[in-house]
Amino acid sequence: MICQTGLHTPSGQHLLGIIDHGAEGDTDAPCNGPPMASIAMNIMGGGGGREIWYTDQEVSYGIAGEICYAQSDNLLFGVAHYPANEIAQDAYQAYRNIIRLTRRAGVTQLIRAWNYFPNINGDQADLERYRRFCLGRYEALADAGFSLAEDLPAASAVGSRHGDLWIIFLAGNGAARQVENPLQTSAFRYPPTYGPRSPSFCRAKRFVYGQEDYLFVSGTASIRGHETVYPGDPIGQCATTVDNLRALLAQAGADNPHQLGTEATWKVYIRNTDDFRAIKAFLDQALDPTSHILYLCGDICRKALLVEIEGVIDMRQS
Ligand code: 3EB
Repeated sequence: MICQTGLHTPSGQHLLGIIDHGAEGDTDAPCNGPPMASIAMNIMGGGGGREIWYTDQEVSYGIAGEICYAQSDNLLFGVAHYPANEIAQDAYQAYRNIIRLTRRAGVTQLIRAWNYFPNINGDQADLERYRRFCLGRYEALADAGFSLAEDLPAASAVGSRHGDLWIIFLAGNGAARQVENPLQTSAFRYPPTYGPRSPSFCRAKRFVYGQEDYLFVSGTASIRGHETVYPGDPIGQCATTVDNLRALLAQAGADNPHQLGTEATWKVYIRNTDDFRAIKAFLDQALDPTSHILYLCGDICRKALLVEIEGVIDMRQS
């Protein structure tokens, strides 16, 4: 499996799907080919803002309600497109249908989910929309019998400028292991001060199938224990986040966790455009020079967080 930002299909590879972060708005184009997500974010650096997923396995495409998907022997890659109105209910429906589809397709592990919707820090009926989203997601996973310590996907939840709820997900058959960060409280154990239902994601998921071995790193931010550290200081937050990433890679079993992977793909979400230059200068030093880094402007799900970093790491070269 490959994730890249170029438009040229690598030879011998089959398209799983395309995530266009730089879309102007939602596309209603019928999905009768590869799944495609159009997310309205501002691209700050790293090419056209498109992320393209491939596999060397044969792929077939399908539609199930609001979900377009690509399926191969071991993988199910999907794009779920829902309204973002009553966001707890929308998230509940989306996750319920994602889990139904994976089960119907005979796929056992939910590996990774990317969640994008607008006004993520805004209130809706006295509760922040992100916290409402967490409610709906939690209920859907709980109804499906997910175990919080074993079955959660790695995830990100980031604000878009406008548009619908887009959930991009990767599921698969193989050996999937949930990895938690010893420096951070597991998000699914956050105390209720952060919302009535804790966020249902793991810090990283290691997924081994066939000859492949990947670590999917969730959106990682300047959180120690469960508290935000370095409020108002984008570089302090960046440094703490990089330390968190290294601790997570060590926990996942990387040979050289300090290096943070070879040819890793990273997405960096920055709340304020003004912080981009300083954050990029810091990460150019901290991340390995072989890294592929996409910088996106988006709201992060705690108001005091200014930057969040996620990634995909090939564990055979980490
Ligand atoms: C955090 O560590 C920061 O709700 O899916 C990061 C990654 C965060 C994923 C999610 C939230 C999510 O709590 C926020």
